[in-house]
Amino acid sequence: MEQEKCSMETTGKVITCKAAVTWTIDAPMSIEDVEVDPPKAGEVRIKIISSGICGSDNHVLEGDFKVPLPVILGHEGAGIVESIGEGVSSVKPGDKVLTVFLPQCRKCDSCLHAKGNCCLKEDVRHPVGLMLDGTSRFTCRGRKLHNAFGTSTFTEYTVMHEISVVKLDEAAPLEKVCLLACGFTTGYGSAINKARVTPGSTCVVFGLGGVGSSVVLGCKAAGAARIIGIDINEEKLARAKALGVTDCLNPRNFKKPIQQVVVEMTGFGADFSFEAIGTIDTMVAALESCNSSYGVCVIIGVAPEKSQLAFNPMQLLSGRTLKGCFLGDFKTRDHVPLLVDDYMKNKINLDPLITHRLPFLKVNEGFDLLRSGKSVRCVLSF
Ligand code: PAD
Ligand code: ZN
Ligand code: ZN
Repeated sequence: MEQEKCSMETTGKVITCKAAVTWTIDAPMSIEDVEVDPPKAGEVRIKIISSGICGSDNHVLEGDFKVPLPVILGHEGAGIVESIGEGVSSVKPGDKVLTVFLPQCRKCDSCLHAKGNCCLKEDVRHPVGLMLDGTSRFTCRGRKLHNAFGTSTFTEYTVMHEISVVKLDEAAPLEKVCLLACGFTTGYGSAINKARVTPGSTCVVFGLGGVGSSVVLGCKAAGAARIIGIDINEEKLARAKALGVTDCLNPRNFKKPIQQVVVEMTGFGADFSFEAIGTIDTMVAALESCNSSYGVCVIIGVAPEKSQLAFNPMQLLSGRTLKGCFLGDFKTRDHVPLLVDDYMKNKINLDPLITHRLPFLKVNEGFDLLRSGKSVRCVLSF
């Protein structure tokens, strides 16, 4: 009732609220009053309740992933629909939703293909930071702001396209399931959907942040017998053991390349390898860690712009498979609600991933926690 009343009062009006604005990438985000326009046709205005801080947001702030500035970052969000634009039919005011960076229009070639999850409506690899009509719904100090990946969750209110909004079970706890908007879904799906990890297999996971830890959970759920976790941060290695990692490796403790260590440990290389860091070197190491004949390597990390992956093609001729995916290869609006169902049935535990909680206005502290390696996921509450 409360939500509906609130929605009626603001429907059709500009909302002024707090947002974290990234004016330039070499300074902390600045908390500002921003004006958020009402949603246009096919759009949804959402009151954000919770948002995780993902490594991809950090790549933007560190200059490795270029997006148009000024921008409101954040994409791992959960909130409540405040109002809807003309023609919106899949959600209504008061609905709980997730903000996902991959749309599912259900009409394009990729959406219509059984295996495609990278909807052609928006190319997340080359973000333009504007709504599909080429305009912005955010204004600050008289300047238009860009959105991030069609989401923007570091703001009390955001406007998204209906095709990127995932409707949630009414009972879903937003302060937890926000991780299903990106990190968990990405890692878990990479193991379950993209690699198709098999029971009894050996897996190796490079990077044990929020995404890599979720890969571990996916490998475990798929019945992997051995899960080798690799990270340069000892605390991350210790935490990952509780998630199901059977062997921990810190590359800094070895003189030889870590892929060689993995191959020696496993005999002939892992069945499945995953890269959840985002550097070229670790991508090559992940590829070379999997079995040269039947190993499958899944690249998840976002490498710095313009970087090129180089390896001897013989690495593939022997039979290996190299793959990559966004958001765990899930068709977002169709499949993420099924993950939420699994969460509601206690088949998924997100608690070990959430190491920190902060009020939204402390978002810069949240990034400090990520960069210093202290957090797996820090969830902001609004
Ligand atoms: P994170 O910063 O929480 O985790 C990265 C982890 O890698 C940390 O634990 C680091 O200690 C570790 N690490 C860093 N360098 C090395 C190294 N050289 N060797 C071993 N370990 C190292 O980030 P995250 O888990 O949120 O994201 C991980 C990557 O996944 C990142 O590149 C992000 O952009 C990408 C991502 N991809 C998708 C997708 O759809 N493909 C979605 C979300 C995130
Ligand atoms: Zn993310
Ligand atoms: Zn589509």
